Amino acid sequence: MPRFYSDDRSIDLYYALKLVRGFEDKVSVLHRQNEILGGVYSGRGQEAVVVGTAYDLDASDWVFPIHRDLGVWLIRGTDPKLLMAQLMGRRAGLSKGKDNWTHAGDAAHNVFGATSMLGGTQPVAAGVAWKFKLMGERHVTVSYFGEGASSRGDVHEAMNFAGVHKLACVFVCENNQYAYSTPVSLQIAGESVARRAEGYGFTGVVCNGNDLHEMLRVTNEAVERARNGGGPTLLEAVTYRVKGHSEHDRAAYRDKAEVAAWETKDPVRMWEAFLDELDVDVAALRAEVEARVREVCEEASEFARSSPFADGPDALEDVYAADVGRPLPSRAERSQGPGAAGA
Ligand SMILES: Cc1ncc(C[n+]2csc(CCOP(=O)(O)OP(=O)(O)O)c2C)c(N)n1
Repeated sequence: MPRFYSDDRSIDLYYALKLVRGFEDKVSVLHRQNEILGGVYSGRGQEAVVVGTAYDLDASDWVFPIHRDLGVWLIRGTDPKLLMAQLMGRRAGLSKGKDNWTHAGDAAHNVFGATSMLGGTQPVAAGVAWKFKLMGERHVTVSYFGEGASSRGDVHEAMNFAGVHKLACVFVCENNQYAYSTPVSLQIAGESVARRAEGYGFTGVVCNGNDLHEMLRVTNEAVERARNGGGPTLLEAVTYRVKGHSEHDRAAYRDKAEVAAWETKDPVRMWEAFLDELDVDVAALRAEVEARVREVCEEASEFARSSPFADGPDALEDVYAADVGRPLPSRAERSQGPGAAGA
């Protein structure tokens, strides 16, 4: 279990929420200052989803975040310095300055980079879970997509395949009410995205995506089921995209009263209310945590700025995987279990 700040789980989770928020807010500011390469899709307001679904995973599990899930990288343990260098398109970044942040991936922390085609990584997540099953490995995949992407064929194909083969997949639909300017009412005719899981033969759960307790609980149930051969789960985290689709979108198509209503359900403030019930001095903790997060973000920005941009010939590095051609374990080795398969 990752420990970012404190051995006290409730406080460590608070730090995790604040780190995600602070880092994303810093990226938004740097974007306005023209320091970030490519688009920025803030997950502000959705921190409980990324923290709740990634915090308790094993290091050997794999995650498949999408454009609004910068926080997943941080929770998995990607160094904020490398992540910032990636966002600034620098040579010290994860893909050594070859592309913007979403597509890079971080193999050291089992984070799979996203495709531009929404939903495109869901079949990959199912494929990775299929490999786990073939090799007798007890790892899970957690893959993310928006309610907009839930209308894409790839997402259905992945869930159908995962259901048929009872794969260790946790599908996380971040229902933040809008796909760019399209409201959820024009996206889904049925009662929920989660309901669709029934058609694939597994469990679908609608959950409160702003409530960290609930996100941790439903994720841990889904992960346990997956690890024990019980097959996939579809979690529909109901939440709200607080900002526009990206930094250039004012989201003027939204009703002000709706935005104000969701502000009262802010996931960070909800966790502060819980800490207050535990008699934690929240004001003091907030000041301490915000100072630490600021420090992390400043260090990351300074590190990124000090790294050069890539040179043209660098594009030819890392084009082929180094271990292509490594023989796969035989069927006999696989049937002897994870140890024999080198898991
Ligand atoms: C197949 C495909 N269609 C359209 C786009 C352009 N696009 C990028 S993000 C986005 C909105 C996605 O909404 P949703 O899946 O609900 O995720 P959210 O942005 O709300 O987190 C769109 C339309 C794309 N990248 N891929």
